[in-house]
Amino acid sequence: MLNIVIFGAPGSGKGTQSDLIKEKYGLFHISTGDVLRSEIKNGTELGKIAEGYISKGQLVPDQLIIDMLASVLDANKGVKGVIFDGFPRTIAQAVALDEMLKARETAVSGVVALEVEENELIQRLLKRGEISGRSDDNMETIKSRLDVYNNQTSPLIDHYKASGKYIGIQGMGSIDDIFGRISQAIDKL
Ligand code: B4P
Repeated sequence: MLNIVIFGAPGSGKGTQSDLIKEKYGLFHISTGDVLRSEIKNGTELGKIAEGYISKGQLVPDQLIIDMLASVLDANKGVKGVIFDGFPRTIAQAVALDEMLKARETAVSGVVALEVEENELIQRLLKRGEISGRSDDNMETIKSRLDVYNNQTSPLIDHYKASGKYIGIQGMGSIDDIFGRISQAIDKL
């Protein structure tokens, strides 16, 4: 299986690039953010809990996310490979992902990390906020999402560098140029 983790700060282009990777390589795409937003829309128990965290720019507790991801994986057996978009976001989630994949006799193939300057991240998210109406795309929540990323998620960079799976990709510029760089990296896996 080809299992790609697409990694980066909020607004780095994970969702945008995942759509292109999914098309080109025929992979199954799991966006934990999209799953949570759909749970919120459907008014489920998980959605009600998640809404409080997301609107404040905080992470939803690890165990809820890990259980949610395991059930999505179980419901989609037999796929050629998976793009994990927005997961893992903490070391505990990364450890859980390794265990889940090992139990399914597979592993993370590579971590595609989109490297984007903070100013650009803020501009992209504010721009999307004007169009999408997402409750977390406003200045105050964007700032806490970036703090959460710097404190809780960025330690994963060293974690994946240590395992030799980290692939840094320059994430500034046009969507097509960035996708070209990602494709070159995936083709080598
Ligand atoms: P996500 O939905 O994952 O949101 P995100 O990190 O902001 O990334 P997103 O995919 O939306 O942005 P993208 O870079 O594609 O998470 C939302 C919330 O859910 C989290 O804050 C957290 O509360 C919760 N959550 C999710 N997963 C969790 C987990 N594992 N554990 C705990 N909690 C979790 O795109 C941003 C914008 O940039 C778009 O408008 C796009 O069009 C634009 N863009 C993309 N590429 C561009 C480019 N090259 N140039 C210009 N603009 C570009």
